[in-house]
Amino acid sequence: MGLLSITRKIKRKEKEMRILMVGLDNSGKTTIVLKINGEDTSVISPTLGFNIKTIACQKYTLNIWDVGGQRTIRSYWRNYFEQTDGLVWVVDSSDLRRLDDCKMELDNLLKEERLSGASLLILANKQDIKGALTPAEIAKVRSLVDNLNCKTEYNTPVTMFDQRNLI
Ligand SMILES: Nc1nc2c(ncn2[C@@H]2O[C@H](COP(=O)(O)OP(=O)(O)O)[C@@H](O)[C@H]2O)c(=O)[nH]1
Ligand SMILES: [Mg+2]
Repeated sequence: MGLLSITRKIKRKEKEMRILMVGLDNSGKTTIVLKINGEDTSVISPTLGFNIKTIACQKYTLNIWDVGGQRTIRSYWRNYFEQTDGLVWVVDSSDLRRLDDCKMELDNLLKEERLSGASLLILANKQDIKGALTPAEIAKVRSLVDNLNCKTEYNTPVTMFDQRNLI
């Protein structure tokens, strides 16, 4: 499920698509992309710019843009919006302190005209950490999205260290 569900929905005819991974810094975006690509995740540095990975996923070619999420560089996210097919918003479910910040940033992102046609996956990451919010609690982020009349069809809880849940 997850990414693959998005890809199926997005463009049934087109086989190549652009996926934008965003979310607050430290939510696990780079780890997820590396895991999907079968790469080592034991040492990961904060992403200051962006990484692109082209991944073959069944009959699709996914160009995954993993963009740094630190507060100071969030204003650059807009440079990556063009032609985005799928938006993956990664939440650190254990970061209760920044949940409001997380909601606010997602709220802002979904006001973007250029993302209006993109499908959204909210990924409740770090479920393995004790005290992490459950996917149902993370879904409050989604209700905020629904208030904006944006269409969200996927809200898939994923535990990063269980790769079977990823795709
Ligand atoms: N416990 C736990 N740690 C994770 C998980 N996913 C990522 N991490 C850790 O969270 C930290 C930030 O990950 P990173 O991929 O750099 O986050 P990014 O800033 O969103 O790209 C790293 O130390 C990862 O090992 C997860 O599901 N569970
Ligand atoms: Mg990163």
